[in-house]
Amino acid sequence: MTSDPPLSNTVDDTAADIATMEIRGAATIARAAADAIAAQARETADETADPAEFERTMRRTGRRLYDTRPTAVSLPNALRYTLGRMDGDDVDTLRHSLLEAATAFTDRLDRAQRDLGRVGANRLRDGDTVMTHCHSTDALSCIEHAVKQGKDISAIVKETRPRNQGHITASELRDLGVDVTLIVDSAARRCLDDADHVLVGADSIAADGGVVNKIGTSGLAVNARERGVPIMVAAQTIKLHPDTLTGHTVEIEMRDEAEVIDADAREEIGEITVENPAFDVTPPRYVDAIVTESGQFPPESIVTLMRELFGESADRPWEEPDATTTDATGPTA
Ligand code: RUB
Repeated sequence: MTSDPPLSNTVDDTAADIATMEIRGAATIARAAADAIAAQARETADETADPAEFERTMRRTGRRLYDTRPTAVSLPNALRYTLGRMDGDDVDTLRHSLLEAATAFTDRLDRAQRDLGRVGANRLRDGDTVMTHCHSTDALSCIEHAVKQGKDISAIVKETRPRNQGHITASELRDLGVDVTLIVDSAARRCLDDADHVLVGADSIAADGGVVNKIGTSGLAVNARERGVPIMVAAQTIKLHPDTLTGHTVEIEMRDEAEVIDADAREEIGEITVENPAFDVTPPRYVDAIVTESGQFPPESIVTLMRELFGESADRPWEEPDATTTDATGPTA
């Protein structure tokens, strides 16, 4: 057994920030993971001349990041992209391959978000009102591009309990000059009569077109369908979950009950169970379009794009080559 050196502070900080949601949102998590891989590659190359040790350390870095939050597939897809391109017979070449991959990956993120924003913007008309849930940079890109096209867009922003990511959305939409009405989550059905679109992001999209996003998305989608309001999901292709091609389900993160209720209130109520699922699954029949950088897709056809991008199954380049295959999935989808 080798005594592995500690990982870089950047990796430890990034992993802690993802777990505590200082870094949050699927695309932002993916970018942070790629940056942490690059930081560790630089540091490890300064510390060892042994290519096997370098590769081991990088796989360990991948596992450290992978273990932070389970639902957003953008995280493992960032690791797949970067660690999957680790190549070389010496440390310098290995380091170079990872730095190149990390840069290419973050460039792709920027491009994908911009391109899908243009596609999503085309679905919005001048004068439209969009209802949002949580905070999604992919969804906001659609509104940003619609505004750039000269369209007057208003937004009804759900606050998104328990973490109130709707406040971030409200603030960013104000920066774009969009009129914002903030509502509590339970006002959504009533306010849907004033909305022309529901626009949300995604943490993962399953092979059957099911959309995994912030808790409350599925209820919103069911209500929107009942009210005849179209539901658009803005999701760059790193949100496609390749494990679902082989029948795996997407693990739904359960978060601390302290996000839902404080200790005093809980004590006062008495013996209760508190549950805090962070995400839910919207069945494809409630989704009108998934907007990606490759165009818009009905949810049922997203599997074709998934196969094109990932083949029939997904690699796990953060695992040791001789490790037995583990199943990263759990309850749901
Ligand atoms: C964030 C969330 C967002 C998606 C998409 O959840 O559900 O809708 O991650 O975001 P959390 P983006 O706040 O728990 O991370 O479009 O920015 O990738």
